[in-house]
Amino acid sequence: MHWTALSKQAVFTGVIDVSKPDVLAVAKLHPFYQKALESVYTVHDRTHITDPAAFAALAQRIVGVAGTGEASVPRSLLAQVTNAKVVSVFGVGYDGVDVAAAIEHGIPVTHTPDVLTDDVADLAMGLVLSVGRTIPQADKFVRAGQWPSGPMALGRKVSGARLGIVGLGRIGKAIARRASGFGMSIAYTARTEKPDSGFKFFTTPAELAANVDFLVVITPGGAGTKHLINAEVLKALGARGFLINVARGSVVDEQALIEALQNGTIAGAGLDVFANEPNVPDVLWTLNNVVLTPHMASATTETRQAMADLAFANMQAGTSGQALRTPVPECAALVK
Ligand code: NAP
Ligand code: 8YV
Repeated sequence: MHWTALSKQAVFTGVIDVSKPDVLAVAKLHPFYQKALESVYTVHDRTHITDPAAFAALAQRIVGVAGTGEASVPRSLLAQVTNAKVVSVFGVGYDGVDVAAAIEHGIPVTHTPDVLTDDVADLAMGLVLSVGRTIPQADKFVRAGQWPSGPMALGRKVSGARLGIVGLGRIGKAIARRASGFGMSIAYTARTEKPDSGFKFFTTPAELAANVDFLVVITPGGAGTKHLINAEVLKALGARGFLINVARGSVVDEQALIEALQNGTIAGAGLDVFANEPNVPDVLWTLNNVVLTPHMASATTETRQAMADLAFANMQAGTSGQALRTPVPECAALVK
């Protein structure tokens, strides 16, 4: 809380500190990022949603927009923040940001690549092991006192199995490195072939799915990948195949996936991301062949701190006219 002198009167300004530049948080920020921002800026937490009238009066003072990988930064908002110098996303994915509109308004967008790659790849492998070896189900089995009355059903061997990666980018390659340690054979699909990877390339997710035991999805979200994993791909993955999604919920046709899990079209799934987060369809809660995590692939103390440091550095650079640390590729030309 702050007090400030305005004319001769002392005026209580609540959490607003008039001496600091204003930034808008478009989503609930991680405390590491929020705290760093508050050391320099007055952070307006989702005012554009909670109080549009107050925001209209404030919009022209906003110098930066802070978001998360899932946050929405639409064209209409970008048009309001006429003095914003940067949109700094805490996350590598930025499919919620209308980047074309940001470029039109001359507002560069930044994100946090690389610093989270290891954690996301670790969780992807954790889900591969969890679904294949039924680790969460085994934990429930022991806790429910079922061990004395019979063995659990057998799991699926992971070492030596065939892994398919949809999206061989930074994280996809890190997943491949880990899977190599498990003696898995690796194949992939992406927009473009990567001959240097040494892995087998398939031009479509369906062709890839037909040739693997575990299919891991790790592309960006957005219009370009919407429902890339559909009923046809799931059918190709087959009754002994597992789907892992650590990308975005939008990449998988969730209804088709639910049907495939219910009908035994595929063996199971490990899901970190969902179509309508944080809401997970009730039916998924009831299925025993699914492992569910709450969009937590980058959620370690170390990585969230590194993401906060990078997102904050981008915000500071953008609002002070310095070179941005990690602009998104589409904005590279804008910041040259
Ligand atoms: P990246 O290096 O840009 O890699 C993205 C890969 O996806 C590239 O190989 C790209 O192909 C491929 N791709 C893009 N569109 C495609 C399409 N239509 N069909 C097939 N492949 C396509 O990004 P990254 O750093 O690895 O991150 C990937 C994504 O992971 C993020 O955008 C985010 O959505 C997700 N993510 C999730 C979490 C989580 O908490 N669950 C955390 C971090 C990231 P080309 O190489 O041919 O361009
Ligand atoms: C984060 C992510 O959970 O980087 C991304 O794209 O989805 C995750 O790392 C998210 O950005 C924080 O809310």
